[in-house]
Amino acid sequence: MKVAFKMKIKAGFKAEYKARHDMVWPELATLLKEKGISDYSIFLDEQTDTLFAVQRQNANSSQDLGTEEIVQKWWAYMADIMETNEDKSPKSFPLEMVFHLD
Ligand code: RM4
Repeated sequence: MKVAFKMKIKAGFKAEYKARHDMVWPELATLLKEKGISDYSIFLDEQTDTLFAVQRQNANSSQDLGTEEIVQKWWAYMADIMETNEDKSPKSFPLEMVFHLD
């Protein structure tokens, strides 16, 4: 199933956000794939600093994996350049699919 959600980056941190994701931790990538997440892309709307994530999932979204230690570490690592909740998880808002063409 394809899902999407949005998050917020702090203004001016596009390059840093991309640089960190270009070097996404292999352990995190492995976990995401093990949990059935694939074809995962994140796009940035620079006008609003909004990140739009799209991914295929079996059961869990990447945002449902907060009990995994590597995800907690990654979220803490990213927290200085993103809008986060108290627990440092990124504020994430599910998006509704309104069109799809196979
Ligand atoms: C994002 C955010 C997501 C994570 C990806 C890899 O910035 O932290 O939760 O799944 O990175």
